[in-house]
Amino acid sequence: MEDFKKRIVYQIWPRSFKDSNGDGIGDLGGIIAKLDYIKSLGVDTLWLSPIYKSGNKDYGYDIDNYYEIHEEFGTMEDFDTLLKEAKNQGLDLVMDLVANHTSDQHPWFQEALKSKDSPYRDYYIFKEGRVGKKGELLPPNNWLSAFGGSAWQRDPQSTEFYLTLFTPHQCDLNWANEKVREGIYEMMHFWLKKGVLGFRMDVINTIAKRDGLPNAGKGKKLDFPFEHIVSLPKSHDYLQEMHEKVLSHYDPIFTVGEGMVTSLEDLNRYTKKEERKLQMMFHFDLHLLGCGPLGKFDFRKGYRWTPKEMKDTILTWQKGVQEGGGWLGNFMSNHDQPRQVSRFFDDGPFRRKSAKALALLNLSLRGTPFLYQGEEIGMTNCHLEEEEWRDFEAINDYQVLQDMMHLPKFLAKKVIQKMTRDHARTPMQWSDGPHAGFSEHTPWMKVNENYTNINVAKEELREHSILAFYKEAISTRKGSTALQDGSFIPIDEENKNVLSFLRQDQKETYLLVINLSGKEAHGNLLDVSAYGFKPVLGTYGEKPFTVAMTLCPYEARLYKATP
Ligand code: TEU
Ligand code: CA
Repeated sequence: MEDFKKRIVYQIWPRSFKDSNGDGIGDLGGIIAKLDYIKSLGVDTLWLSPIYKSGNKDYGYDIDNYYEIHEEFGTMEDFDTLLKEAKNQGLDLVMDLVANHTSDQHPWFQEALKSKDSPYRDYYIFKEGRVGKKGELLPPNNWLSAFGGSAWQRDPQSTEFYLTLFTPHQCDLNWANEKVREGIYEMMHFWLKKGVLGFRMDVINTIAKRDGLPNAGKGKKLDFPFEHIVSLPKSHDYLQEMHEKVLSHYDPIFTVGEGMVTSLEDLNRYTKKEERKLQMMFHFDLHLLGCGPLGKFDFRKGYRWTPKEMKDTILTWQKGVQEGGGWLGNFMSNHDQPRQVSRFFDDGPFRRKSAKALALLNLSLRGTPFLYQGEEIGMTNCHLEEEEWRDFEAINDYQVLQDMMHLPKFLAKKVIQKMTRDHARTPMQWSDGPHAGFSEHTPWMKVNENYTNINVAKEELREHSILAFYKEAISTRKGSTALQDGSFIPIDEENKNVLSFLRQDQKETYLLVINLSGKEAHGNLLDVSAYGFKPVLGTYGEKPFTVAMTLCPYEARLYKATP
């Protein structure tokens, strides 16, 4: 079995993980201090969201220098210490590779700005503006940025504009330029030679842009250019080249691609072994449940969905990736999504049950599981008032919802408060001490008020804690080849509320049954009654297998066949 299938990844968003020097900002020292804790979970791989030098317009995803550590996080020496100490604990590091764009402070971009003749001009996507009816200078096309507003910024020295698909400070690189690709590959070698295991690749499916940069959609108002940037044939070519020139030189290696609106077909094309590109990729369909076609802030479906829709989404991807020969990275939360209990199940009376069930689901699916800091103690969304918002996306889209979508202020606010990425970015809750034990200083961002009840110290003492459940589920997966690499076989497919499936290889058969609804529900497991299933783990305790299974709200159970 390939190494990457056996792994369980824990994602750290360093700014909010643990502060070690009392400035209110999480840092590398904080991660080093918590390595024992991370190890105790049973995971083997750490993915760090970006720790490079950055202007923090997009909290690290706007990189000023790929070879320097952001001073708020520490020094390269601290990084080397982290790498070494993590290795000593048997933990490998995966870095975030943000190669679709650099920040506008990156030396390449600073050079590019100097003149139209600079050799660095072609490292980015500059284009002549259009002249409007009144002779005014307009952006070259109607592309909308992912965070709202035109995706073009005016070059102060000329009549050209440059492309910024995310914040106005993140300048899209021109991957058609061989020098850019070489620069990125060289930087990847630098980190791999240091000893990191691999990369999580940020918006890697948008690195190629359509020649000529035509208008998006109908070409009238601002529109997001999905059809001109997502998974163009060239993006597949570039990844193949990257594999040949960089990734194939290291073994073991770890690669996971992140991208927007990846289709099933593309995901398989990116991750099939024979394609020689990536090992796995994320998909976001689960996280877009209840959203309208325009994405997370498209509130027109009222963020409502049925358990059946959730089940269908899971089945589509599980079956489709298995049939297509690809591999998934599965996750219930990350730094871009609301907290999983609040988003999918319940963060009130059923919070503990919800957290456990989602963990068991994530750790039973086919694909490599990713966990995000805080989910192992069931952290929830945090109510944030406008002045407490920190994320550019929230702040900008708040305005866009009012100006472009004509939403009244109170509604726009509600939409942002429901879906903001800030939910995932409040400081990690370590204890019920000051600032949740995250820092001795007032943190850079509000701590969720529920920290007195929800924190690591408390979880470590509590019987039947979420934390203990995570550890058991992690160790169960680590000990099972079927859970790691067995086939995915759905059972009781017609059931509207209950998702059931087998994970099976030549040696073992596991059965997961999960009630995706907040009401009592019934599973029909007649088809698999001959396996002699014995309980392994259950969110309401271990209960015997029955053919007609009654499940409590959000209950999940894992069984193993007796030989
Ligand atoms: O996110 C890419 C991406 O597709 C986002 O538009 C995502 O859908 C959005 O954040 C959801 O609200 C990656 C990073 O994960 C994100 O933190 C960065 O802001 C973004 O790239 C730009 O680098
Ligand atoms: Ca600090």
